[in-house]
Formats: sequence, C-alpha cells, structure tokens
Amino acid sequence: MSLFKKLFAKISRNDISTLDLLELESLLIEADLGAGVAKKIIENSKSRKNEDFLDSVKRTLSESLSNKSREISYDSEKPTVILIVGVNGTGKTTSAAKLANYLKNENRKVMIAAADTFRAAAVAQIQTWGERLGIPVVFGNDGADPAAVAFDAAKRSITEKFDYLIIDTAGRLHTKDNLMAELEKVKRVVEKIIPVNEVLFVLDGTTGQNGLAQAQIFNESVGVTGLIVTKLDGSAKGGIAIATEAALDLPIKFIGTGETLTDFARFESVKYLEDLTSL
Ligand SMILES: Nc1nc2c(ncn2[C@@H]2O[C@H](COP(=O)(O)OP(=O)(O)OP(=O)(O)O)[C@@H](O)[C@H]2O)c(=O)[nH]1
Ligand SMILES: [Mg+2]
Repeated sequence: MSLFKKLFAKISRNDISTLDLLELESLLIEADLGAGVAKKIIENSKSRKNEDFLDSVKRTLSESLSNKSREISYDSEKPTVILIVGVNGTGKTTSAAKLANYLKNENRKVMIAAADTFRAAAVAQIQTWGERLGIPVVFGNDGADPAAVAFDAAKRSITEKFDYLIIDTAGRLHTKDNLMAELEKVKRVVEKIIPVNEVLFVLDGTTGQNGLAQAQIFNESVGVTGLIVTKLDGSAKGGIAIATEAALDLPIKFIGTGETLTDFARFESVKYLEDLTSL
C-alpha cells in the first residue's frame, strides 16, 4: 500500500503535468494494478473537469471493482458446499482452515474434506488444522480418487446435518488438462447429490498479473464464484486486488494477511480503497 501513498504524496492534487501522468502510469503498473486499470486512471484524470485529481483516481479504482456479491453463500436447508481451488502453494489449505474457523465463529457446523490426495503430507496438514479447530476432516487413503473423498464427505455432511462442507483440493497448474479434468470431476461428482455453492479461487497476492490468467482458466473449468487473495502481508503493492476484479469481474470475498488463523478477513472494498489511497 505504501507505494500508493508515496505516489499520491508526490503529486499535488490538481496541478498534474504530462510528465507526472507518465510517472503515475508506470508507478500504477509497478503497484500491480495492471495496464488496463492504469490506463483508465490516466484517461479519466485527463478528462476530469471539476473533480480533484485524487477523487478522480479513487472513482476509477472504485469503478474497477466487481459489483458481484461478496457474501459467502449460506443454505439453511442443506450443507453449503465450498470448493477451494488454485495453483500450487497459493495458500489453499491454510485458507480452507481459516475459512472453517471463520464460519465456526459464526456458529456454523463445519466439515472439511481433504480432497488433496496427491501428497501424503497434504492430508496430515489439513488434519492438524482440523484437530486444532475441533472440526471433522474427511479423508481417504493416499492416492485415493479426490472425487470419491469429496463425495463421501458430501454424503456425510448431509446425513450429519452440517452447515458447511469445505473441500480442500490439490494445487494444480491451469495448463494441465488432466488435472483440470480431475477438478471438474470433483465438482461434478459432488453435484450428483448436492450443489456446490461456492468455488473459491485462491490467488497468491505476490504473484502479480500471472495469477489473472490462472484464475481465468479455473473459472472456465469449474465456474469460480469468488476469490481469496492471500499473502497480502508480504506485498507492499496491493494493486493486484483491483487488477483482478477489473480483469475478471470476480469478487474478492476474503483476504489472507499471514500464516495464522486470524490473519484472515472479509474483503471490505470501501475500506481497502481508503487504505490504498489515503495520504
Ligand atoms: N505470509 C503469508 N503466508 C501464507 C498466507 N496463506 C498461506 N501462507 C503460507 O503459504 C504456504 C503455502 O500454504 P498452503 O496453505 O499449504 O498452500 P496450498 O495452496 O494449500 O499448497 P498446495 O496444496 O501444495 O498447492 C504456507 O507456508 C502457508 O503458511 C498468507 O496470507 N500470508
Ligand atoms: Mg494444500
């Protein structure tokens, strides 16, 4: 966020030269806002009439965000199913645990499915979280079919009347068709008995624009309903959230700001913009 503060402090509110604008554009891109949003900011600030420069920037940023709901689904009749997806190491398992904790604190009965059967350590990792949280974790044998584990968990979540089932999946490259097909199968198999209400794509906030192409392909494959942007604690940039929403029109629902359970919050777009643009 500091990059933005530096930037706005440097440029006096209304007396903007062309050189300032060029510098601004490159700083915006450096801050991970993406070329599209950066260009729009410059264009809008050039064509503004009676609006302060900073207000024009804020308005453009705000208009770049998605208008889709940031609420997390809740079905009072049957378990609400949340599928957690993304490429390797972005923070899926940690976010699944944080989300489970968040929902538990809202007095919801939560179950987790360890559908990352690819690595033995992955099941152990989510089981450890489950024990700490007092949340049941459904798992299969090493190398089990992830769809079978997810299906088993879905059945249990229905008969045992859980409010939420969070399905943690293995990290996979969006370019590997067989792995994307496996993920589609997980969703399809669960949906034989219960709808998957949310598909949350976990985006590592430090990977910048690369994450956008990934999210796009996951969206085409399994229909992403929202994003969790992680590792925002490690990034002084912060623009990636806006770039993502502008490019994909997908709402960020949660952000991760560290490795512990409480380093997790709903994405408050108004506050986020205020923090980003405050001097
Ligand atoms: N600083 C920081 N670290 C995070 C955050 N979220 C996750 N991590 C760390 O990132 C690393 C990977 O997290 P995991 O949750 O295992 O990632 P994953 O996406 O499940 O990884 P795979 O299952 O291997 O694809 C761990 O060291 C986490 O502690 C975050 O918001 N901030
Ligand atoms: Mg994982």
